[in-house]
Amino acid sequence: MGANHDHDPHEAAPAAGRALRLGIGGPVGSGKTALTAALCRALREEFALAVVTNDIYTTEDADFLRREAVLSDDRITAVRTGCCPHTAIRDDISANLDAVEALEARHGHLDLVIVESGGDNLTALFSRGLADRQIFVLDVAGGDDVPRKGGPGVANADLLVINKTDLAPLVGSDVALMERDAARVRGGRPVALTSLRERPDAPEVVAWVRGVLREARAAATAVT
Ligand SMILES: Nc1nc2c(ncn2[C@@H]2O[C@H](COP(=O)(O)OP(=O)(O)O)[C@@H](O)[C@H]2O)c(=O)[nH]1
Ligand SMILES: [Mg+2]
Repeated sequence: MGANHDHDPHEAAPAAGRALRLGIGGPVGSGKTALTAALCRALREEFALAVVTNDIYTTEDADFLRREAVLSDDRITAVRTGCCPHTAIRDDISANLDAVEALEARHGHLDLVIVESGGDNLTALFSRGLADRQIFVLDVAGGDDVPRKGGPGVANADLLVINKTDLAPLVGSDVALMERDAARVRGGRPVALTSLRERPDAPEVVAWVRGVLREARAAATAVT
């Protein structure tokens, strides 16, 4: 995926023998929970999955995913951060790591744990000690100048998703401009344009995650 991890103060434990941890971050309302639901629906037959959600005060995202029955209830854990969401995914990741480990202890082998961040501003990025890979989700309604403004999520996430393309004509956002600006700061890392309203199964993001999982599986096989 070509991400440069050299400057992260945390070292991720080797992924072999444990679930791959995928962080999904981005501003409030951009479509993180909708994307998490899409990934669960698409991949749950092929891979052993679980989800950790982060909210400041509530368990709303986890409740939504349970209501939608994207996975069985015991595969979805809510972490209530009680503080700025980015703290729990970047500075003190212990509550999230505990939640991931509890899911692994309960279910035995898991292939993938998705960790959805609480909605945050553009500065949020997962610690590499928590997430092996991360997706940053923007939406066109947040303004088409957001990719140009950059920030660590836009620039460094392994995959940048620009969601709600269906709304672009309604809010006057130039999607091609967003894509170009994103490409300029991302050094070749991929960008996916999605509309979870028009294509709720998010095929391009599912294909990317499937590729990451196959890579992890191949690496684990090579080690053992
Ligand atoms: N029009 C439109 N609405 C979307 C799209 N994706 C998500 N939404 C809606 O945007 C709202 C916020 O989505 P959610 O996944 O909860 O955002 P989160 O806060 O990032 O987790 C919900 O009402 C979704 O149904 C999309 O592609 N197009
Ligand atoms: Mg959410």
